[in-house]
Amino acid sequence: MTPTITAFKQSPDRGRGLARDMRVRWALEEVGQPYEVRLLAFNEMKEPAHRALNPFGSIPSYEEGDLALFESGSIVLHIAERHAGLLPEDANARARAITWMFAALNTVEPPIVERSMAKLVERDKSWFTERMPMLEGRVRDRLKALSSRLGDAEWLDGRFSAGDLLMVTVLRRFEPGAGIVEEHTNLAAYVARGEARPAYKRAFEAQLAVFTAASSR
Ligand code: GTB
Repeated sequence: MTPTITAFKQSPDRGRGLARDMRVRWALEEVGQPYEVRLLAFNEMKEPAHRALNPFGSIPSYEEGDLALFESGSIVLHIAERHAGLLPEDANARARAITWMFAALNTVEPPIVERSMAKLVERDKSWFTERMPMLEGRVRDRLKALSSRLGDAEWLDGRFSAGDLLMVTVLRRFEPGAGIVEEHTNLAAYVARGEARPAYKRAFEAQLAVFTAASSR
């Protein structure tokens, strides 16, 4: 059965692949699962029909037969569990890959998002310049630890896994020119390796095509 995911009709990232449908598209491309996309305007995301799928009124959601899921991490885990290619067969290696999925979403993404949100909505506040070094320090602490663990390895734990897929999407959340990931040459190369995967490129092109079509109307 072909799953259907939801995505922004007109993504605020202007097709840079930062919205969270990107990680779901990438996972589906990695495992070779075709999918359909239902595009939503902001007001449609808040309507009861969409909230029935995603109680928080956000994207992405995932429908497959009578199964409906929300939360990009849970959707990627579901795809990885149902198809070969994104999680190792060995039980311990699989548990470690899932641990990296949680690390990406629970340990590395929150300080990155908090910093981005502060830059987006707190710039005019009196405390902004005082708060920024603390927020950037938290991000740098996480990236330093991640860089140190990755070392010279290609991926976080053996072969490419759903843990790497999520971690790469998280590290891509910075605005152009932020330069924070680039402070660690191994992390910059790690992100570039993820972006070079054919499945990543197909997912990226698909979400960009949505933005380009919406902008030309
Ligand atoms: N924890 C949830 C998940 O992982 O699925 C978070 C879902 C979420 O925040 N979705 C966002 C959303 O729907 C889109 S991805 N927001 C609208 C709303 O809630 O009303 C977040 C996002 C949005 C825009 C950019 N950007 O412009 O760069 C980047 C990321």
